[in-house]
Amino acid sequence: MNVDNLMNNLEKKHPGEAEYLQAVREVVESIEEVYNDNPQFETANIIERLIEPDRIITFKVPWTDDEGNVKVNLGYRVQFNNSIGPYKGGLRFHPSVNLSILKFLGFEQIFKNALTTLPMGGGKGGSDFDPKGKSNSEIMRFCQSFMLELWKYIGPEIDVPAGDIGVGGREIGFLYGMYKRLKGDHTGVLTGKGSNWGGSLIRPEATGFGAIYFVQEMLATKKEDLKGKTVSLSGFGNVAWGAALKAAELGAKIVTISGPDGYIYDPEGISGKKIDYLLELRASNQDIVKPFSYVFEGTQFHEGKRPWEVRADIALPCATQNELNDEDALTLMNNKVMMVAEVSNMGCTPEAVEIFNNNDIMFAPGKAVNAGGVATSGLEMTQNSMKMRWNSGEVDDRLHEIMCNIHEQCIKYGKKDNGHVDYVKGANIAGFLKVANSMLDMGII
Ligand code: 2IT
Repeated sequence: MNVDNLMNNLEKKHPGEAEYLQAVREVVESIEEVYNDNPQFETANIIERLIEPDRIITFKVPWTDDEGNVKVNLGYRVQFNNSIGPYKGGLRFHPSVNLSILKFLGFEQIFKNALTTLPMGGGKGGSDFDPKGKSNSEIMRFCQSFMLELWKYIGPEIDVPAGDIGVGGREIGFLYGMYKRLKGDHTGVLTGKGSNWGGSLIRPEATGFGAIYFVQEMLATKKEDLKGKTVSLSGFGNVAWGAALKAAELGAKIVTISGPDGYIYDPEGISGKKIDYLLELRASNQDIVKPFSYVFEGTQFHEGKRPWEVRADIALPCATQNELNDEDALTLMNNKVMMVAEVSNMGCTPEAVEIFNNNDIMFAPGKAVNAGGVATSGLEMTQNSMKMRWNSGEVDDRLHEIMCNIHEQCIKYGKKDNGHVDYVKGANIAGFLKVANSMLDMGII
């Protein structure tokens, strides 16, 4: 394999798909050496078979708003790779959604899911529908129309969607209701379900909790822990909430949260009632964090700014892809940040990651750090097929064990001669080997 040739060809086939090309480049650069040292991969042309999705389903989603206007959005499901299990990955509802973004997310999901140790392939889907400012009934009608098309292509042994940005428990409920009505059965076809009807305990917290368990493992390699550390967070959704909850519990001080409108700085630290309030903010469907500063005295709202200008020991991007760039990385470096762990998928630009690497700032990629979300979805699938329910302690223990295991895999494949760990390389190689070897076992299909 030659990375530049491969990327040039891919760019010709998919011009302008920036996020997808970025995600593929990162992986192929990481695995180049392992790939070329093992000629069986090249013989079976594993790489070209891996970087194209198995299939992409696109459809239109007509729905009616509360004033009676008929609207049309685009719907997608990218079924990327099912070598180690059914396609698995979230649905994102956000106006920025396009094929490039869903292909990048689906591609990342293959390696992330392989790292969890559970039998799940990679997929992703969503729509350019904007939930911001929509009523409950509008969201319900949209979800019903979306599922009216998607249900033909999914199933508990085929493809198991879940939530992502803009898709939480409420949307999963509306989607599941429609699936159940169309299919006439009650199976674990979606994860992130309500805990009364098949959802796993700890799933809402899992992405954030898992990320903090991973950060604990990273700190432990330096004989450090979270106690007394300052943490800057972006985002204020489900993921940021879970991470803040666990980090605060372990003695860290969370000094920021953010939204598209700016960030909140809280010198006292965001804990207790303030963390609970994140759920209320999110439920308001407004996608802004400014109200936080009206509710809690002593907090400051910085309009239009990103939280990376605040000094902190640990920075956790928890919002969306490429939310932390080279300029932010330099600011963090000048402020002596110790560690950056991506909780959002591909939260940092490649230029930012290069700055962290060149300056010995510990950095770990989303596909390792945030894998606790999909891992707990996998645990939900297990409980559904066993017709059983584990208590929250059991789920949390399994999640913790999985995150420690992912960290070990990163060390195994990412440890450099000087003792530093390249978590990007470690995660990509570990995930790749599992999937590539499974593909070899099954022949050319
Ligand atoms: O990016 C992700 O891993 C998710 N949005 C969760 C996917 C899942 O299937 O739980």
